[in-house]
Amino acid sequence: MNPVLRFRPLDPPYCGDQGGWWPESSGPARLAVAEPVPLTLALIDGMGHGADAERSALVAKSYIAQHYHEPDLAQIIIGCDGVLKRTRGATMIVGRIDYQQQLFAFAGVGNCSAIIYRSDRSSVRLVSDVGIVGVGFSQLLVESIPVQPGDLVVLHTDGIRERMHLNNYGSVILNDSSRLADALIADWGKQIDDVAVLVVQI
Ligand SMILES: [Mn+2]
Repeated sequence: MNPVLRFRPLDPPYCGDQGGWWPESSGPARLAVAEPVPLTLALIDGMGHGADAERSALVAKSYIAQHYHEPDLAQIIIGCDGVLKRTRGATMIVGRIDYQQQLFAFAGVGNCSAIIYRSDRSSVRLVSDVGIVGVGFSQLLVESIPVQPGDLVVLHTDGIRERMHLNNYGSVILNDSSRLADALIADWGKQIDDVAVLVVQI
């Protein structure tokens, strides 16, 4: 299914949370191919909020857009660390869905989170490493977990409350990524920070 990315900026028009997926071609064109290519996802939270936070997040997003082919997700974040040195820095998650291997690989630094929510309603929360990209981090682990068609990958910034869970949503919303992303922001978004959610159903 196509990824859905939703934002709720604290200081419009600026949004310190940014994200995307690559390759950007999506929908029937991407899914019609016999073996869909891996999809690289990113969610970035520029430190603070407002124009400077947005600038940091966009610098990272642009780096990822140019380097999403890199096989090692840790190298993508290390590359972002280099280009973010002159900015406030950012926290981020970079993930990759490998449809052929049925794996989700994940690397994160700081307070962005990822949850895999399965069709049997079990969930796995993936933990980011400590630090700020552009300022410093001590370790960077790439974790890889099995996924199946129907599973949801949900990435969110710390504008979403940490205790967020999907157990109370019915199957209609869980199978409609746009409605789910809107509901997560409405139900779990903080009023004191930018909020961003990226939802992909595998
Ligand atoms: Mn934030």
